[in-house]
Amino acid sequence: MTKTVGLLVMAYGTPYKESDIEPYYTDIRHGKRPSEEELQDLKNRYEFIGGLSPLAGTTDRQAEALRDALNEAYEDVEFKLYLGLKHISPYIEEAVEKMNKDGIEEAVTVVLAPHYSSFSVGSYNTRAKEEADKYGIKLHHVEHYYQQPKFIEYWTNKINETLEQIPSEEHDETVLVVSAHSLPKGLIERNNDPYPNELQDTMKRLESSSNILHVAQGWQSEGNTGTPWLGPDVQDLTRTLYNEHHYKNFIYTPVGFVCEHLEVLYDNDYECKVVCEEIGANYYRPAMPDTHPLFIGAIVDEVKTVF
Ligand code: FEC
Repeated sequence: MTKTVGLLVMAYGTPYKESDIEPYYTDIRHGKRPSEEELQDLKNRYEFIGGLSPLAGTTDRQAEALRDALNEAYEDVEFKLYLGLKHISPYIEEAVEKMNKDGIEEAVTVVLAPHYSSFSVGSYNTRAKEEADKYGIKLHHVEHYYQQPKFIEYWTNKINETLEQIPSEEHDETVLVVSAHSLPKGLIERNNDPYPNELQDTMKRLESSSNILHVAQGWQSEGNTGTPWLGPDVQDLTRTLYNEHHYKNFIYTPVGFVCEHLEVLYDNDYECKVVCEEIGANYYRPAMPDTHPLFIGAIVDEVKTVF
């Protein structure tokens, strides 16, 4: 007999329309409204990438692809999909409430972020658990999947495909910048958080599995909290790498993200590209995982370790 199990897919969330930007930004800032200037700055960034982010549609497609792949992988289980977002409706709590209304007693949770940090994946899972405990729903959490062979294979293929566009005599003048979203340093140190090590491990795995000769680890999309964040920032790193090694080609792989959205389309495709143009280097940013079968397959393989 087939058993119905919830699949709670959690993601950051994005404004659906321009008027959502202010409440969304306020939610990101833990309820503190942004100043007019901060709000305008964010609106300008969305405007720059075409008005709004493609994130909402992509998150839906990724969640559906994952549900379908899991339903293929498990013969005796029917996964029923619930989407829970961090900063906009449907919020994580709303999704769990819906599971309860539908009579779900057990669920697998997956965050659309490959590395574990208590701030990111940990906080999504805590919110889901607090709500699930109210109804007695049992959750099985996926905590990370960056180390899954299929995830590494996805990025390895992308790096090698990008290298094919670069003349082989320039491979020694090409560097791979492996990055994830920065986080406040204090928070990471206080929690002895595995996040920086997981990014470093990703970089090392990609260095040995791909044909790249030079690699560097960077952080991106730092916020304005007035406190130190994990560094080096990818833009500063680009300048340093250029000054020290005179690289001609920079390949950016924002492996901490899983699809195109504001932080990739603006922070990489605009900000890092501008620095590359300044120093006269070539900018490359391979396609993001999106719904690629290797990416979805990596999550399925990790789900199998927890459920
Ligand atoms: O495309 C879109 O519309 C949304 C893209 C988006 C993603 C994303 C992922 C992560 N964030 C993480 C941490 C922080 C911390 C702060 C922070 C602030 C922002 C702001 C925007 C934003 N984030 Fe984000 N993040 C995205 C968008 N993020 C917009 C506010 C303006 C700005 O600072 O640029 C700072 C909060 C504070 O002020 O206290 C911290 C982490 C991730 C990756 C993991 C995940 O997806 O959950 C970590 C996508």
